[in-house]
Amino acid sequence: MIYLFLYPLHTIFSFFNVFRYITFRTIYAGLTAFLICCLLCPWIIKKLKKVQIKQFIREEGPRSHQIKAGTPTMGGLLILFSIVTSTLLWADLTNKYIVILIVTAIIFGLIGFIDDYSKQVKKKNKGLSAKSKFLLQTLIGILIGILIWLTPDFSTKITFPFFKNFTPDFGILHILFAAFVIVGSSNAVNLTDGLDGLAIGLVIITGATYMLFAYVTGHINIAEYLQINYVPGCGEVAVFCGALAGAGLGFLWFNTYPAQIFMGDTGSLSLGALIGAIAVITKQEFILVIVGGLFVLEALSVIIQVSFFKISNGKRLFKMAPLHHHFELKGWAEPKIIARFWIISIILALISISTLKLR
Ligand code: 57M
Repeated sequence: MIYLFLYPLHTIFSFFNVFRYITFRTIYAGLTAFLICCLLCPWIIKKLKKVQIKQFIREEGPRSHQIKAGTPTMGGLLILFSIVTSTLLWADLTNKYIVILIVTAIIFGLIGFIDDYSKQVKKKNKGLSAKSKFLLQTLIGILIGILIWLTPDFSTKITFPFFKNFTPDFGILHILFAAFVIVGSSNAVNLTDGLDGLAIGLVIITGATYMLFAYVTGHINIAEYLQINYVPGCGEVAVFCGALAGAGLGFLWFNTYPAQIFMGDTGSLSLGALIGAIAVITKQEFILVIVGGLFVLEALSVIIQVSFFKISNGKRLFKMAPLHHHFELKGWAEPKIIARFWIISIILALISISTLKLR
């Protein structure tokens, strides 16, 4: 709103000219989301405790997790509120990608909320069935894929890191490709959210990296210089990424070890879907495999563990999947696992940024 109402006044007050700059609005979208999340979280924690929205711990889990029983969950409601409010304030709401991302946040957040709420009703860590959750995610993923595909000036050509001349055009199949990236990313973040601050820390790093990708992809001169796809209007997605990273920092303040609140599926499913949608819009889908490498490793560890368990009649490759539980059972302290996963993620983010020059 600020952009729509205050920028036009720059003809009277020249200071308002600053609102035209995506960099300025990205920074203040991040600071606004951080402040909203930080200031409201203590109140949300109190409210969730009062209405008994608390975490139920699965028996099969590491014994160290039993102590976490009763931690307020569904903190994702506050994360999404912070992101959407800050985006409404600082982004250009006539930008179609901004509208698509707000829709993605709300609908995937709703899927997660239904899952979280059903766990509260059943009073155990079993929400929606895996099948119904996956079906819902896929249907919404296809809807988001169609909205992106219908956006004028959006190219259905896919780009790959290092190979600037290999850009296959997926045409209408881009809808299914986008749905695959969005649903895969949503589930990968969901699986990763199993240690205090782990998932939100990785989301912050990924969001900050895509802030840069969105800015350069939406800047015709920089995109031309880097020989990457120019996506008209994509620069505005940097403002959304700023709000995403800022809200993540605000939530991390309370989710860090020992966590006072969990984000719940309300947060993990929507944050994962947002990262997937941003990767598709900025046409940096395969880079997500690098910068979101920890999410990929966590999801792969589950796929490998379950497959190996089935073909070997009950043997396990990892002590427990996802990967973070394997290190817990190896005796690593929880904060150590979290910090090391973040360090690896920052290194992967730097490598992914370097691919902009390695073409
Ligand atoms: C998402 N949810 C956490 C919290 C968070 C197929 C199988 C691998 C599925 C997987 C599964 O159920 N994943 C669900 C992970 C849960 O966190 C809640 O869920 C939200 C995210 N969706 O916001 O509300 C637990 O994670 C811990 N936690 C923290 N700090 C945080 O900031 O400590 C979460 C956030 C919380 C809390 O203990 O209760 C989760 O892990 O369920 N299943 C698993 O991951 C299970 N692994 C498993 O079964 N492995 C098997 C096979 C099937 C692969 C094996 O290796 O043999 C683990 N789940 C649990 N404990 N709860 C086992 C250990």
